[in-house]
Amino acid sequence: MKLYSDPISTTSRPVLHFAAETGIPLDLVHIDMMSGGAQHPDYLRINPNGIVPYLTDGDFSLGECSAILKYLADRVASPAYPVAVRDRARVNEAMDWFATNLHKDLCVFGVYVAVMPPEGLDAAGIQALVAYGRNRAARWMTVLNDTMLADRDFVCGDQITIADYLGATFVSFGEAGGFDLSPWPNVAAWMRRMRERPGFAPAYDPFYAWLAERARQTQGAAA
Ligand SMILES: N[C@@H](CCC(=O)N[C@@H](CS)C(=O)NCC(=O)O)C(=O)O
Repeated sequence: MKLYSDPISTTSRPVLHFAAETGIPLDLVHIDMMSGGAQHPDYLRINPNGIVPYLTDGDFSLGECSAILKYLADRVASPAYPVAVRDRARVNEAMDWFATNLHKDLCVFGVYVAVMPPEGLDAAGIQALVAYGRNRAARWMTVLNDTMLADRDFVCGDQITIADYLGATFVSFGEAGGFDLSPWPNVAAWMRRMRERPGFAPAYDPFYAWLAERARQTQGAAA
């Protein structure tokens, strides 16, 4: 199987993380987003959406990180994607919740708008959108803290599921964008558990190194 991805991409990291821990052999094809690799005609012929991650498995191809996680988990019969109907429904629910509610408010409004503001917005407009996203994200964090992680180690129970891999990428991205998790101790403890996992560093370290380099360059330019 071939995975087109970039560790700089928030949606690539959960797939890289899960694959690393599950031992799924993936032939990694690096699509360098920062140099426009996702929009290159060669890549657009493979995935017309021009986004990563993207998986090919023989003559089958699949986009969307949530769908890729499910496919990979099924491919190796991973217990991280339970087969019992209600257990699976719970994992699907958590994955949809992370990919829509939390991702939209925390990552899109709360971080992307701040670091890559849409054209035509003045400073007050940017600030208002970011505040809107972060206020709504705080509400989702309370649900994550008080309900989904209230009495368990992982979002769907005491065993890790693919919902945790997906959720951790969005929460860690929010943190990297300055969203403080300290008001939500269960979320912070869950993130510590996720960071301690063996696949976390291989999947996430290139992103943190890229962020550090970006900060260094920004400081250098400002000096
Ligand atoms: N809904 C997609 C979103 C994928 C996506 O937006 N990926 C971004 C990086 S996080 C991308 O590839 N952007 C292409 C580019 O910046 O050229 C998923 O969940 O996989």
